[in-house]
Amino acid sequence: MSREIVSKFISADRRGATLRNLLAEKRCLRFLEAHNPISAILAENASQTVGGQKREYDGFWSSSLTDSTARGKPDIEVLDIKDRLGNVNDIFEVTRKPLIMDGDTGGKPEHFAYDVRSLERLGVSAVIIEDKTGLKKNSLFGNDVFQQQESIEDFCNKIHIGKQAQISTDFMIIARIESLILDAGIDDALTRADAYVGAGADGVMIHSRKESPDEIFEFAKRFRQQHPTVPLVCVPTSYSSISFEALEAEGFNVVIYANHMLRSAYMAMKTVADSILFSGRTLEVEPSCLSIKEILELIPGTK
Ligand code: SPV
Ligand code: MG
Repeated sequence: MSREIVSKFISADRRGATLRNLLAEKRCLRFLEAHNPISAILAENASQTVGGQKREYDGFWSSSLTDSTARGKPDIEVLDIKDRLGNVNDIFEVTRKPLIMDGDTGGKPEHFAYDVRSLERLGVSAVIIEDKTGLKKNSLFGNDVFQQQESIEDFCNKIHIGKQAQISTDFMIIARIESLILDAGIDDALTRADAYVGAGADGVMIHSRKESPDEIFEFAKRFRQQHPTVPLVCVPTSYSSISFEALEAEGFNVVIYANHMLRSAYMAMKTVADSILFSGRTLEVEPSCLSIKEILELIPGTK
């Protein structure tokens, strides 16, 4: 008799390994930002059939921007790792899908080693760390604020320390390259990609704040010539007109929709808060809200 316990819940080890399994099965994966359990439940259950094909999200992105914003704090690595892990734990209590952690800069290499093991223990599949140093600001500011890229040597060292620290072979450390964000150019991005993969990175994320995808497409084409199988990740926030299929065709393996659950929820909440004040009643906001019946039925066990 099988000793496997069939449950709607999932063990940390099994969840952690899911990302590598999915990458082996599918050409490209969809990850959606989730900043709390309810946004994660919505992301986990979202499903659309388009042209006879069922589409679902493959997992969650724990975003530093939305985790910070949801707590009323700036996206400058001010949240403690314990706050971020607590949030992931809350999400994991009610979901099964894998999660990729936005690890910001990864902090001090010596601290990163501990964080890698904490993430792994919890069942996080991968951490993405960005090659910036000093006070981290959100990438979408580009050079409008002071941001500095880490030296290649120091960032490779951080990757190496992280890889040495992990316990299983499932956990992934993905190197995020900020060269295009900081106008350092595609050649610099490719040099860094090469070095980071050499240092042990399990994948590369290339970020851009341009509305056109041209620069990330060129990066992907040249990166693929050197590294045909290394997972390549993108975050199409600024080049939002480009479809998932187009990104998949250019060789990307993970597409992260990095902030849309928080942005949409906040916009609706702001409209509702203003409207109740303006109207002096709630009738006008009802179409913007889940019905009472829907909210009571949303979470199993509420009745
Ligand atoms: C985040 O979601 O926190 C990210 C992606 O790091 S970005 O905001 O585009 O820098
Ligand atoms: Mg971030």
